Amino acid sequence: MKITFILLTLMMSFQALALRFEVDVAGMTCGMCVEAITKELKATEKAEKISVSLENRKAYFEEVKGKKMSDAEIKSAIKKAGYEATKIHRK
Ligand SMILES: [Cu+2]
Repeated sequence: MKITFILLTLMMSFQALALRFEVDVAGMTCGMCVEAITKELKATEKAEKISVSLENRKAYFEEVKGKKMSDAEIKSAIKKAGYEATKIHRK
């Protein structure tokens, strides 16, 4: 009984931690690039707290609770905007 409770508590605390992504993007040059990438990531309806950095050439976002964002979906969204996701980090 006690172990079940501990497991449940553990599972709940894991769920509370949103999966954070950091994506290296090639080809960005200006603010329009930032907007296009943000828009396409938003359109997946699986990303939230999206922030795209032109300086770092990176897109940061969190996975929407209950949704699963695959590498292929990220690459496709970035490609739709006109850029290339060269590396995807999950944190
Ligand atoms: Cu641009």
